[in-house]
Amino acid sequence: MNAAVERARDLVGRAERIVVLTGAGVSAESGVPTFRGTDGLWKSRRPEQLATPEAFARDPRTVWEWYAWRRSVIGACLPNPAHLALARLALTHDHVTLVTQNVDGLHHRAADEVADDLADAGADAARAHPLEVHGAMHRDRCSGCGWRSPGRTDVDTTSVDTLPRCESCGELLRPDVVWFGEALDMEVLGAALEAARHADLCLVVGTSAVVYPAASIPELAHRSGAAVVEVNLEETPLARYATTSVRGAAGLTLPTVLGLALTPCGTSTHG
Ligand code: BJW
Ligand code: ZN
Repeated sequence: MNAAVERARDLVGRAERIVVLTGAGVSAESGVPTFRGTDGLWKSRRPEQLATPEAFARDPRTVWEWYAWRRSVIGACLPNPAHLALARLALTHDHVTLVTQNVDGLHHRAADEVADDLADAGADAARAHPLEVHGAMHRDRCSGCGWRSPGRTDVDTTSVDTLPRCESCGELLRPDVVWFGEALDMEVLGAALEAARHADLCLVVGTSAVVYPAASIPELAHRSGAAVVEVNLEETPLARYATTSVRGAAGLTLPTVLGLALTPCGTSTHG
């Protein structure tokens, strides 16, 4: 086991209150594309062309086409060992708050799967359901009155006229996600910041940590005295203050960092 993995595992083993922040990298090994980087979703399209309310107002068909494609990609993906290890941690440790920027629902599915495995021990899946600070791709919301659908609506992107509309006010439905320039749900963000303020360990997995206010979660935990452990393939702005940075793929390294595997892992590291 390399030194950073060992340090991270020791910090996890000793922590009493843990807040976890995940990003697109935690789902990369499931086959969900990340946003930034060479294979990222923003490589060929600028975010403001697709992930802003202005883009939706200008060209809702193109925005819906992009989300319909991403829904079909995610529909074929399964939780990977990183999601499963985090779910197990949240179900077996007394104080873990799982916060995700991801809209793919894979943490949720992992929680349900692991809770089923631990049913004899009385595990309650809800304890491992994450705070989804950027919303969820499998729900829709009315762009007019804000009504939320319980699940996803079938979307026909043939033309603007075939796009789904709200039954009560007639405005276009949109994915229930947070676009640039939009406020995050204050209750969800507040709960995440509260967990960060009281944590003694903040684990940050697979995020470039450049999108705010989500990126302020580890910053706040650090300022409040928590150790910060990062798991990422590449260096990020967190390197400035992280206690330990594990450089490796989340699915390969997290089970060991969380004390759930015995195999050595991690590539290069710094402490
Ligand atoms: C692996 C791996 C493997 C790969 N293992 N690792 C302060 C300063 C500057 C700007 C701002 C600020 N405050 C607000 C802003 C503006 C803006 C912002 O942050 N801009 C910056 C980019 C400059 N923020 C906002 O607009 C937010 N709203 C807001 O602030 O509202 C204010 C307001 C208040 C009151 C009224 C009105 C407004 C909203 C931000 C919403 C972000 N939305 C998106 C799209 C969601 C929907 C969708 O999915 O379509 O969220 S953008 C996109 O980025 C998505 C992600 O959740 C988010 C973060 O990306 P993430 O997860 O970090 O992914 P990547 O691709 O960047 O990184 C992947 C990482 O994984 C990499 O590091 C890899 O190395 C790593 N990796 N494989 C381990 N196997
Ligand atoms: Zn409506």
